Amino acid sequence: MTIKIGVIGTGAIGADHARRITNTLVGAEVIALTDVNLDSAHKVKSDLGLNAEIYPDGHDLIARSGVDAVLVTCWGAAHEEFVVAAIKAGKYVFCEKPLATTAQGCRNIVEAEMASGKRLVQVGFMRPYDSGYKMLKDTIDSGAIGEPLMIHAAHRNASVPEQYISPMAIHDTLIHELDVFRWLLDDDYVSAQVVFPRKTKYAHSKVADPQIVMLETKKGTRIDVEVFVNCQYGYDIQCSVVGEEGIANLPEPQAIVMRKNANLGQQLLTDWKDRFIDAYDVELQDFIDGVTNQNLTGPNSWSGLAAAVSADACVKAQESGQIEAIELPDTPDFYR
Ligand code: NAI
Ligand code: ISE
Repeated sequence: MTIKIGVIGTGAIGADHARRITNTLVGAEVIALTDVNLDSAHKVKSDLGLNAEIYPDGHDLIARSGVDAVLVTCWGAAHEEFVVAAIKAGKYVFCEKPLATTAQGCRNIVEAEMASGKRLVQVGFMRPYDSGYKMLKDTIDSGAIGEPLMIHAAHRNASVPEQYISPMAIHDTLIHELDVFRWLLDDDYVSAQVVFPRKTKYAHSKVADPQIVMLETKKGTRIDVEVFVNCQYGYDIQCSVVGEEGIANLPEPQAIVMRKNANLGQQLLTDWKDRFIDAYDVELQDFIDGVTNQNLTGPNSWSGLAAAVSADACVKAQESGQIEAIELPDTPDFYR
């Protein structure tokens, strides 16, 4: 059985996911595409040699009877509208992060999904599928470093475009950490604070960069994350978990160590597409398999909501300069 997929949003990650479905993964085929910029949808169709129809709008694509599952890979602000529409049409949907740009948007999705009586949504949180993060979680769970007390982390991008503004450091960038630390620690957040170091000259006027986000969990673990999206030198994700008996660090991506011209060096990656390429493959294959077996097991709408509630508190903390509370309701049985 081949799952027929429609893609809404054929920009950077939409095109990349269409490529992996077509060239790398098994069990699915892209048969429908749309983008507000139709030229981009046509380009993906021709670059990948797809036998796909181009639709003028995401709603037309969702309504098409031959589409079994939908990939929502457009800008975050439009996610909620298309995810809710897909749920109402009874279709499986893989939605890139953030599930919605506000907690209320995520609540609307959760309500629609619970009303449908069936898990239909997987959120594009790919880090739990990354082999390095899986090793880190196994290490923590094994008790090898004792109870985790602190996490020091960094999320660095080489640069961001003009349309990237301060709150996006939270709901576009930090959202990955907000999800992955809950999963790593099996814990929830209770508060957030954001402080702003001296601003880099490479950041444009609408983004405060870097930022340091400090989180506290229910069990009392303290987390600091440096979000630095114009760091210039590369794409760099760091995570160091300090436990009672030792420290566990996220492994660096594999790279050749070279001795040359009186230098000992190793190349760094510059693009998120390459840093997590294997994780994106595994998460999307998991989605395809889940649709095939009618049983999605990846990051669900509740994870999307938990990250969004935490993100809302962080955005509030950016504005207030205060410690802001994070209050998450108990996970409903539907999502356990
Ligand atoms: P992008 O700007 O390259 O592409 C987004 C595309 O969506 C554009 O082609 C735009 O024309 C289209 N679009 C916007 N509104 C639309 C609408 N209403 N209907 C149809 N098409 C629409 O952005 P990018 O980097 O591909 O990001 C897309 C989403 O993927 C964002 O939510 C982003 O946060 C997420 N993302 C996730 C990553 C991850 O590591 N999991 C990495 C990069 C992006
Ligand atoms: C982008 O949307 C992603 O999700 C990348 O993984 C992240 O590093 C980047 O900051 C976001 O803008």
